Amino acid sequence: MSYELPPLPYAYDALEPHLSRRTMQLHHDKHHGKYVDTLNKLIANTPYTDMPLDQIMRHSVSKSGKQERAIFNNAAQSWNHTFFWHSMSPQGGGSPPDALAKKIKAAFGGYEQFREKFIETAVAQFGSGWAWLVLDGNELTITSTGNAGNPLVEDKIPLLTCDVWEHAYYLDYQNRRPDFVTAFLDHLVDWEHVTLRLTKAPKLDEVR
Ligand code: MN3
Repeated sequence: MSYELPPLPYAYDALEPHLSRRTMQLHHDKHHGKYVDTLNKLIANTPYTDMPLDQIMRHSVSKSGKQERAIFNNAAQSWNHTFFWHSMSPQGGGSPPDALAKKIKAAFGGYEQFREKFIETAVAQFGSGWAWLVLDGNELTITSTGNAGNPLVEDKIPLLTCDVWEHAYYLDYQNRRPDFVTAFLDHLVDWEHVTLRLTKAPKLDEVR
């Protein structure tokens, strides 16, 4: 079995003007596509071929060795990107719906505090990585991971992610990561997807 690059859940230009068609084409077709291709090459004729991505991550993360590391990185980047596409919507952004707003208020004090902390965490992630809203036990928390890191392997359940690798925003925002993350929250985040994830918890290994 080999993995396929899932199509974007919307048109390449659907997130304009916040993310351009050019960014989305390159990011999805070239970057995400390359991770999937590389993963398929790395796992050919290994026991990993029959595992879903989250299991590949869980199995490879604890192993040492260059090959296992590469398998983890490419499996996690494949999972993370698909999840990132679903974390956004052309109708997204702004404050979350009531039920979720209540949970965010309980965890962070309010939406504004959540927004500030998410931006701060995403900007503070040194170099490449991801900012996340996760369910840690019963608690909503904000965290970040470096490079291909994914909170699933720490038994946290991803609810939302923002890709803060430069390739995610450089064409549109150059070095202005704070502007990109702000646009992500204000105009793109798909709260319906987050709500759906929360109602499915704790069976959240799948991307959608
Ligand atoms: Mn990326």
